[in-house]
Amino acid sequence: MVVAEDHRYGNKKEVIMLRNLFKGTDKNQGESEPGDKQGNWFNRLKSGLAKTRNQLMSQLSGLLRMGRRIDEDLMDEIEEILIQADVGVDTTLTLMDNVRERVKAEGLSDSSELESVLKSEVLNLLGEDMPLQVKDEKPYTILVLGVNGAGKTTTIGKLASRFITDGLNVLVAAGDTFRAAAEDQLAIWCERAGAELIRGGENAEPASVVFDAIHAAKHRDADVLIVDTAGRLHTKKPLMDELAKIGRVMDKAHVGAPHEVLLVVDGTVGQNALIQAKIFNDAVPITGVAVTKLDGTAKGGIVIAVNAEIGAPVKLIGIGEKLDDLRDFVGVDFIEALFAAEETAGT
Ligand SMILES: Nc1nc2c(ncn2[C@@H]2O[C@H](COP(=O)(O)OP(=O)(O)OP(=O)(O)O)[C@@H](O)[C@H]2O)c(=O)[nH]1
Ligand SMILES: [Mg+2]
Repeated sequence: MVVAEDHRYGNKKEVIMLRNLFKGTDKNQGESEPGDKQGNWFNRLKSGLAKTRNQLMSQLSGLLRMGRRIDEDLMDEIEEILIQADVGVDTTLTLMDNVRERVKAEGLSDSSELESVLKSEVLNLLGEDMPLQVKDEKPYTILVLGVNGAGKTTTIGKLASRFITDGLNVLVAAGDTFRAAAEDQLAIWCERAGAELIRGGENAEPASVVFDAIHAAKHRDADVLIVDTAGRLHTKKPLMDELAKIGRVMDKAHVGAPHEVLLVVDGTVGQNALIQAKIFNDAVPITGVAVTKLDGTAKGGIVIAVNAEIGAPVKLIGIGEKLDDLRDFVGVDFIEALFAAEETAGT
């Protein structure tokens, strides 16, 4: 779904971008790490999102919960806060247009009534939850893409572990042949998870490693094949060409593959993640996004923009480096964690 064409907003978009450009700094950069590491997943999600929430809510709650009159000034202020939390200009403008329509249709006048409208419109943008599920196809193939350091290998390790816990037979292909250490890192994760690794060695051609891995997966009757890829290449060949080739080779070795093209983006890079996503999407159409490192970033607003701007849902989120720090994305939980009331000290 394309959310907003630039021309729809014309000058307004430019004004907002300029205003934000000159506002500049991330106020929460120096904050301490969130505390609750032991709680259940929702509490961990909530603490993971603490920096983003503080960025958003410390300002939003002032506006929404103080009973201000709903007028254009208020709407503009909300817009600016959302943009600063990396929700992005286009997505924010679309979101606020929808909020304005609701305000009008429901005859709302007090800002305290806006929070629930805002939440439900954010949920609308996120779309339906689309967890990453292994479908009937065998082997079910998952191609994992992303720039270097985004968290691909870590995410693959966590995913493999989850599938194996679910009783599936998992094979992993070391399609990142950029450096020997990449294979070794993947091998450690595979050993931890109990998955077999198909490797071609340093400087092997990634597409041929993947081709062999599909045949190995068929031969071993594997349920799932997860393909790791490089975020950069040792050859002069552009990365996107190589990834497109891997996609084609997969389809050749097993018609319909890859069944899932999972783009891993680093949540700490904010809006840049969307620019990356669009480039990858041109090489191999993305079917789902994993946003990592949502712990420790104030830029978690990016999650709201992903589906709206790329047309592929966020399927997974990572909030830490441990095995169970990757979970299915659940829109309602994300919004509740994001809009949760500020914790008092000690909770
Ligand atoms: N805090 C935190 N760190 C993470 C998360 N996911 C990954 N990381 C860390 O991010 C760093 C990079 O992760 P990798 O999995 O190696 O990234 P990659 O995309 O495979 O990188 P290349 O192989 O260089 O392309 C590692 O130190 C991971 O531990 C997360 O959800 N939270
Ligand atoms: Mg890697």
